[in-house]
Amino acid sequence: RTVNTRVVIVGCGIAGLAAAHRLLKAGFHHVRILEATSRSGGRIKTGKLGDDIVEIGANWIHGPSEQNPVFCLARQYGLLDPESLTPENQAVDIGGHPPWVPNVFSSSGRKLDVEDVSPAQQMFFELLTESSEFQSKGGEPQASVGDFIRSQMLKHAAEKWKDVDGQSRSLRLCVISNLLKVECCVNGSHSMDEVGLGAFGLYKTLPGLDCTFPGGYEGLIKKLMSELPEGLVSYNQPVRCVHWSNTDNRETPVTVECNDGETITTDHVIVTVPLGYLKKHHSTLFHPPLPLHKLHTIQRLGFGTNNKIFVEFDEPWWDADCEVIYFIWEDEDAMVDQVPDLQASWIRKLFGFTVLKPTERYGHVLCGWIAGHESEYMETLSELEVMRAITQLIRRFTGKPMISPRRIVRSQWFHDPWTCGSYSYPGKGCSEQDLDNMKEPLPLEGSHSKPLQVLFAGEATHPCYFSTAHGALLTGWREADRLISHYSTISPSELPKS
Ligand code: 6YU
Repeated sequence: RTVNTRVVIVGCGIAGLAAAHRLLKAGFHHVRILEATSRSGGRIKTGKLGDDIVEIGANWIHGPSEQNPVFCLARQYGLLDPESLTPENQAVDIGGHPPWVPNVFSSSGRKLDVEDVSPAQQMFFELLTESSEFQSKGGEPQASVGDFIRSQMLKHAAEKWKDVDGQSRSLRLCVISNLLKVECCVNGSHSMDEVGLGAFGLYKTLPGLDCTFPGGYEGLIKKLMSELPEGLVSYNQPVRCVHWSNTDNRETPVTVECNDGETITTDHVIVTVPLGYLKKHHSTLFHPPLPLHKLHTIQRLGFGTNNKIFVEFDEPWWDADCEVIYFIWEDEDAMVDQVPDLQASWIRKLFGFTVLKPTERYGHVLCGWIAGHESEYMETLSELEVMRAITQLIRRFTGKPMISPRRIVRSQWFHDPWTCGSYSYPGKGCSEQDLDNMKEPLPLEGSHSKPLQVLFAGEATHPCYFSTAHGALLTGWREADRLISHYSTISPSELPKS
């Protein structure tokens, strides 16, 4: 079956690619992707550190199991290690927090014992679980996850840790500061005080022990691209404005205006630009403007920055079995996840490192994680300045003044003009309704003679897998299916003429 309907997709990330795939398979012939940059993949981006590959964007398949379409595609394309494919690996249920082997260092240059930190870790994870239960229970006692955790921790410390000596109790609260910074990276938020408590439980995890792509996440994009007809994607073609609801041209209700002046008339547009871009440019990107409820949702949803700093060493200074390294500042017992002075102390926001494994593949490479405004400030520094700060930090925490990284490479997602941050999270005051609003097309079916002119896909439009690659992929399929089912229910005489 051939469908002569014209569809323009804005953005060639995994959501845009997924939508194009689905539409072409269903017989839609006039599909075109407009991409602002010179590459496909968007926030799936594999880079290099020397000879090693490193993930600048998405890192893991979160929950690699049968319900995860990224896992299924990667398996089908033969892109995964045999270990990731085992039923045991798929059955592990980690609830979003992999049980990594830690090494913990403190700002006085001590390596801490697991017993020093585990009571605080255990309490923190219990509170995180509790935080995600208000979504179904309702009646959240505080507005943000940060406020809730802090208030409950204080209560807990006063009741349960009252016999613990002052120094150990203070250290446990410093561990909470570190764990809040970890959560800022997980959520892509500046502070956990900005993540809404009521909506925190909207995010759902899938079973499976998170795995990586041995040849790089971008391998998945390459495979998807190889199945699309040549010329489908126009690169370096940023869209300036989507003119919808055209009343002067009844046949083609939408005109897409590009930065270079090209205008394309079409029946439908699927917009997959990141929420960060939408927040900044919604007023110029749509004409007429978006309805108010949609606009308010875009403002309420959060979109922050999480960056990675890859650091290579000649020799490891961590244990052979270590998978994650935490840095605990001993003067942070106020349970803080924001620094007072960006310029002087941005580096405090870096919670530590994950270790790239296996060593035979990557050598001695660590991935540092830093979220928030501190991360945005880091992006403005030179690579050398970042390397210096990292070197000083590691020397101080390990007490080894001779440690010197060989080289570094970092991501700069906030200053990427087509992303403006990393990924979305539910902000304070958000509810399920906001995620429904995000994916609502304009105009709605049944409300207009030319419905579904503008459709919305992309990670921020998934009701429970937002902030992930599998969430993004599913939204691309969802919007393609919306059009496919629309045209399967209307009579041929109503079809737009090509
Ligand atoms: C995952 C992971 N991962 C780390 C980091 C980042 C992300 N994610 P795209 O942006 O890809 O495409 C849009 C395109 O539009 C793009 O090409 C633009 O150039 C283009 N564009 C923009 N404006 C335009 C215009 N005007 N005209 C034309 N084109 C335009 N996901 O599964 N595993 O490990 C990570 C991670 C540093 C930055 C991630 C991860 C997120 C994914 O990368 C992301 O969702 C998708 O790639 C987005 O695809 P897309 O197509 O929608 O947009 C409560 C609670 C919450 C708990 N949440 C925690 C979950 C954990 C999430 N963790 C992620 C973590 C990491 C480490």
